[in-house]
Amino acid sequence: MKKVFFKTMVVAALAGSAMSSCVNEIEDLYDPSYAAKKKQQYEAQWKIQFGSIDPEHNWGFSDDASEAKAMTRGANTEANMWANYISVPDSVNDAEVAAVLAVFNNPIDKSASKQVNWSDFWVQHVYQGSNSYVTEPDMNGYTNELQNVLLDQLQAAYYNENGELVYEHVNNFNASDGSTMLMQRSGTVSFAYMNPKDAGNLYSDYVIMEVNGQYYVGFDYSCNEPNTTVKADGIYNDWIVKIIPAEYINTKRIICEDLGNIGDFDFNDIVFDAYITWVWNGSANVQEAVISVKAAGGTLPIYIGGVEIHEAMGVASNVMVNTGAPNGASAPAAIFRIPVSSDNVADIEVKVNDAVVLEAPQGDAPQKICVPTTFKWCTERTNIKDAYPNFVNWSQDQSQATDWYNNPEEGSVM
Ligand SMILES: [Ca+2]
Ligand SMILES: [Ca+2]
Ligand SMILES: [Ca+2]
Repeated sequence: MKKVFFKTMVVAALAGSAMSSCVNEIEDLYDPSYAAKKKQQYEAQWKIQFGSIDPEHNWGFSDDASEAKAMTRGANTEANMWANYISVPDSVNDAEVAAVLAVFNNPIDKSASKQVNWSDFWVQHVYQGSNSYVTEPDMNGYTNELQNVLLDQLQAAYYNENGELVYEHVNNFNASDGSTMLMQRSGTVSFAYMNPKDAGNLYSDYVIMEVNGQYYVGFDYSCNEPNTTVKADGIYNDWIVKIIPAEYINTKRIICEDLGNIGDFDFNDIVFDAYITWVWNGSANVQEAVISVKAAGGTLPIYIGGVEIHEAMGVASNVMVNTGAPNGASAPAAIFRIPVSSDNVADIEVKVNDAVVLEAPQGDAPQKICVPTTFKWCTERTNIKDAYPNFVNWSQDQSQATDWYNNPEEGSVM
């Protein structure tokens, strides 16, 4: 399994009340009928709050397969095909460059750098800074000016199956306006460029900053060659690229209740998007799901394909993310891939506490519901029937209020 968590992530611990409920959950796990009991309690609560259930209800899941697209690892250079299966980002405009430079033209402390965790993402060129640098004095006290230093050959890194950091070249991507590349099955664990003044060695001195809700990687040029030594100056504007999380067309959003605090029905305990695709693994085409975790409004560990979703977002497994909880965190979505054996997103296993697999049984109380990716999830502890007044009509009869998710109550959704 590919490693998807961060190495250095520090997030505030939780309040005591959440910890104690956590202890109860763990004790319950030793009861072999734990999952069945939890689901019974859940179903009883559902009927109290939402009434009867349409016996044919499929909770938004259908047999429609996702759009399939076979590909390999790394840069996807078939730009003429992108629009068929993925939303292509707008170009970077002048106002955006100005806003980015207002941040990157100042010294940045590396500890302010953000981390993102994406297997599938876009890279866009934003800015190339000064291309001449004055070297450190040599043994005779002479300096000289390095000219035409063009940072190039951007590298992005992921952890392979053995946990090793692997850099790969972002092919067909340059430090020139309009340059855009799609990276797939890759990673944002680290970035680097090849130093043209140091025999093509990789240099990885960068920060990631968030500007107006978007993420940018800026490099600080240096050179370690004895005769052309240039010291980094703490200004990360020597090359700036934008990184954008991939959003595939025909992606489905799945919203879940984790059966921890039964009865709040906020359906934000995990919110994730899923897209199923084919990939070439070197000897055969196999299926993978691209998972994009948007929110984790629960304090129990939840696993998709063996990946703990809070950790994938860079927080501890008992910290709520992106649901507006008072002790919660906010974080960029985490994007990772898992192997799957079905082309139906309903079959993607979501497992709580290593004990309970969330289900959407036909005609019975669902722990997960499938919605369009435009769906805005509920704020923490806001019942879905309060955020979406037509939800109950739909849950009682799926032919009614089929657009229930279109009109949330103001202030009740993220
Ligand atoms: Ca610099
Ligand atoms: Ca909940
Ligand atoms: Ca919640």
